[in-house]
Amino acid sequence: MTQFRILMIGAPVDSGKTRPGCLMGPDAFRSARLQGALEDLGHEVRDLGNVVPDAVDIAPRDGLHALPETIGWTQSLSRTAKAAMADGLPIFLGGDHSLSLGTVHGVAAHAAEIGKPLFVLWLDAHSDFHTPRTTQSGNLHGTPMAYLTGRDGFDGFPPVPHPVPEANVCLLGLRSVDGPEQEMLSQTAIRRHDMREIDEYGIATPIRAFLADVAAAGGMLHVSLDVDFLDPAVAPAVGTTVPGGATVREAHLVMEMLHDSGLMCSMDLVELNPMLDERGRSAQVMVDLAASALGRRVFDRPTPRLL
Ligand code: Z70
Ligand code: MN
Ligand code: MN
Ligand code: MN
Repeated sequence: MTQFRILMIGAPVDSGKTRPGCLMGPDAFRSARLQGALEDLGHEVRDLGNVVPDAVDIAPRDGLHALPETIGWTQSLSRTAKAAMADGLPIFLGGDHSLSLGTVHGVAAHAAEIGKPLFVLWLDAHSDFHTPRTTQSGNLHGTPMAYLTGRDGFDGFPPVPHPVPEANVCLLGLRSVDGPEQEMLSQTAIRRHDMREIDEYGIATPIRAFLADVAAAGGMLHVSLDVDFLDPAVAPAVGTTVPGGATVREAHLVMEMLHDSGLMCSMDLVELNPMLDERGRSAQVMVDLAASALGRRVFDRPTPRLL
């Protein structure tokens, strides 16, 4: 098995929505023994501690929650992510999903520098495709995919010189997409797979097709895993629970296929709110999923080719 140099980077971002708690996420992942789980797989793992947001001189804006702070995080996390990509495989420990405004921005800068196309797998109940102009909640954790694919409306944020091409984005697990998001998504080539499709065809079908395209393009893959991708019955520690999510088994299968593909270069673990957890079980599921994505398996054998 290929071993990696894994960099754990805490991103205690709590500005992307009103309900607090995600700032404790990085320490919950540490307490659930993420580092040990990855070291047990033979990887070299460094915990680089927590990032802090840049201080920015930007005015708050009505209708947008904690805009200046979120821009500060976007700046500092983009820099951190770009540097980390040159040094190993970063796992960003969130923090709410607004942290991806920065992490993927930095990963995209790195990909552009080495001349590889970037692909993004977004495992989430939500499409997070609002802009600051369309958001109804004012919660900026609902906006990263729109920002990273180069939509307008992100005044005050760092410019996006390397937008992720729409056809390189795969949203998987969808079951809560707001009207304006539906409308904007329908005008893009973004791949989007809702729970109905997963029920009808199985979760392996869309992920297998996507990974084949990443491989064919010689691309690198960023994976952003939102706790609410999972069903709230197995991962309750999230502010925005939506029933009908992925099972533990479906989520592990995605992670195992990611590992077998050898394509994943960076990962976000986001939206864990330890205030809402039950005896740490959501944190534990997320740690176990990360371990699967990095090679934990039951039997050491290649994926059987049945089809
Ligand atoms: C809704 C909004 C969202 C994550 C909730 C929800 C967005 N579309 N994103 N949880 N990760 O407020 O814009
Ligand atoms: Mn999300
Ligand atoms: Mn550049
Ligand atoms: Mn979500």
